[in-house]
Amino acid sequence: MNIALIVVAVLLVLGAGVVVRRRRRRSLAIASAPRVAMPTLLVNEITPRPTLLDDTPTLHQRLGSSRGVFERVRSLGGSGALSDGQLDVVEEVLLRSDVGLSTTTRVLDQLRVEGAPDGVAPAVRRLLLASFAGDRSVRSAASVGFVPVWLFVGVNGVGKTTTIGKLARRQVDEGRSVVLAAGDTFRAAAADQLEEWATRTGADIVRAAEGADPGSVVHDALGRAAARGADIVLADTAGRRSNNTNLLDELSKVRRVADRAPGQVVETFLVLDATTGQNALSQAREFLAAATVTGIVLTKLDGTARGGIVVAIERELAIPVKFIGVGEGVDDLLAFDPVAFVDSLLDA
Ligand SMILES: Nc1nc2c(ncn2[C@@H]2O[C@H](COP(=O)(O)OP(=O)(O)OP(=O)(O)O)[C@@H](O)[C@H]2O)c(=O)[nH]1
Ligand SMILES: [Mg+2]
Repeated sequence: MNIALIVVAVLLVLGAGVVVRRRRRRSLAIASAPRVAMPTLLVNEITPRPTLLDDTPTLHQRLGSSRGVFERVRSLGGSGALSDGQLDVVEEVLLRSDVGLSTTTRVLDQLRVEGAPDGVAPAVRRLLLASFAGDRSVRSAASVGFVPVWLFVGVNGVGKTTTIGKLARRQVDEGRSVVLAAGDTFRAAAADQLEEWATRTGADIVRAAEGADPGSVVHDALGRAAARGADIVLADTAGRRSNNTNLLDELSKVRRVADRAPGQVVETFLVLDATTGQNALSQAREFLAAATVTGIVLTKLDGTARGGIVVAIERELAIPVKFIGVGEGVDDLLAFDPVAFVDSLLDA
């Protein structure tokens, strides 16, 4: 009996020793394992944590090229009467930024008479601001029982479809249901492009085959919007036609359809490309003669030094600029604010 107990005790002691040695060996093995370098791929894949700073470009940054042109005016010192040299600088800068001859002449005449009591840049700022007087409100409601329509017109490439996408996003974000009408049937890719915006923004879309009658697309979109109780229809149009058809005649037809029950056109936006400078003005005159334009969308202000064209458009066409495009992204559209705009050119 005793012998058996002793044998069991010895075996237990030996067993415990083995376990302890094994544990030690394992912990030693862990401690002494060579450190493996972090694979570079993993390290590079770590996305930076969002910072608390908002890095959305400011209007000053977005209008950097136009602001650059005004640098010479901003750096003119002194106050009171302007020297001939200073007046020359103001004239050159205003013309280079495409403010236009008539506004430039008016600003110079007033500077000669009034001088610049608080400095040259503040005086130019005040005189430019006096060019903006239009009503910039945007109508998004129609009469009771009608579906409001925003119609977008302009020559090809100015940014109609992109602007529709950006505005659709705004409307959807405000909780409104949007139907896009792919009224540019000149090429199939136009409807594809609009469909991408519909998908991206959560808007509904009505489209037809290439070459279909744009009026019937708009008509169908209105039917869909009325049946579904949608809040607004944004109608795209072609910027060009084949040679034997007249773009402006076709636009008038589309407009008539869009303005017939259940539709009511509450805004017709003429989209103009700021990078074309004074050419945008002559384009605009043609459209204004054919369509009842209620507001201008001036795109691509981010990519031009000719930002002064906004002033020329408002003064010479007497149509308010309601939105400006400052980039290709969905959020790169701003309601036009003359004070913020002029400040971004002339603020110190
Ligand atoms: N930088 C910049 N690019 C813009 C802006 N708005 C539009 N674009 C670009 O301009 C190009 C033409 O835009 P679209 O929206 O296709 O122009 P469109 O008037 O519909 O042209 P068509 O369908 O050919 O009549 C695209 O590459 C857009 O991304 C803007 O505000 N800034
Ligand atoms: Mg288009």
